Amino acid sequence: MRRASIRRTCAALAAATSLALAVTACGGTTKNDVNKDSGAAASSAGKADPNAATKKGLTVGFLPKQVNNPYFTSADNGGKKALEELGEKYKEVGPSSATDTSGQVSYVNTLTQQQVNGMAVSAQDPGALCTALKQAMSNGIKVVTYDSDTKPECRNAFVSQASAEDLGRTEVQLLAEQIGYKGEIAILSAAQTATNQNTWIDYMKEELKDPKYKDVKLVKVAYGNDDAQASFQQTQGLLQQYPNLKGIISPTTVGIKAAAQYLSGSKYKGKVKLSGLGTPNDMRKYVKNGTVEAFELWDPAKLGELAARTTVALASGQITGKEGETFKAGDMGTYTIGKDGVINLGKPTVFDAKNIDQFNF
Ligand code: RAM
Repeated sequence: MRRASIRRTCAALAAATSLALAVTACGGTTKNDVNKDSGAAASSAGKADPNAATKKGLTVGFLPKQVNNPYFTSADNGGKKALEELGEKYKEVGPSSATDTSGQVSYVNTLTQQQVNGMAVSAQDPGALCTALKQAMSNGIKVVTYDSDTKPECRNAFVSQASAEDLGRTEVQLLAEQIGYKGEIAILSAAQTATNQNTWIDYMKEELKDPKYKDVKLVKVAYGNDDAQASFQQTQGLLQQYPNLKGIISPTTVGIKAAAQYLSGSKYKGKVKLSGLGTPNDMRKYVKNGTVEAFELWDPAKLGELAARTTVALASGQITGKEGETFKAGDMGTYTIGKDGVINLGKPTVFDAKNIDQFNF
């Protein structure tokens, strides 16, 4: 069966049956395509034609971990702007909680049923979305993860904010310097299942094995679920449980902001150091009032833009997701696909009192 007729059959099924049934049935009718497409980066269908024309009028759905998180608002707006420039259509769907994994699965299925041409997904969990994403790919939809990955076989490419190893290691380096390489530290993370945070935390632990950190002790990893209130309470809990705590790394924009808010109103302000990943706009006042010395991040709008441009390049056949393929991402320049279909945005920026006023995101 040709893809166009598969799409028509799926549309008819979707109209006639419940979503779950239609999506399952569509997956079933395209079994060969599953084999051909679902190897993601490693064995995407067909050969890339770097000179293929960019298709117009494509619909790309953005599905962040969480819609009401300003970080994702910036990222997805970056995607929207790029899609509009390219003559494509943008939509955004997603859960309001960063731990609503089944909600994310339903949104993938909704986008599949709506027959979008591509989707950009920030995964709350590495495995939970796989069945739904493979169904999407088997229906000819290009799947890009951005910000937080799934297993590589469940998407065509992953647009990463920076090298995960660099991010994990530099967060430890930033905090260790601030505490004079001595004392107890804790991590305040996002959701317990989040692929991006868990990967960074693994590299933080690797970095801590270096003898220069022999007097630094990681006492706990706490989870604030990218929820402001839960992150605030977890910070309070860490300080109660570990009265000698010298520093906290929070690799989440929601977590670091809530931790800064707690510290700034407490006797620990300026004494317990805080670093990690935050937006300059969220953190400016805590840098100015002496709660925070330095933290880092990439430009979320650029991450969204690169995710959009990658999805369009895939849908236009310019790339398939294989290692070594290159493509032009508009004014952002040329990007090369790395191992396991990973594309790195670039190097993050470290913000401190000297440069923070130069950034507005
Ligand atoms: C939060 C989310 C996101 C992460 C940033 C740093 O907004 O957890 O996935 O990349 O923080």
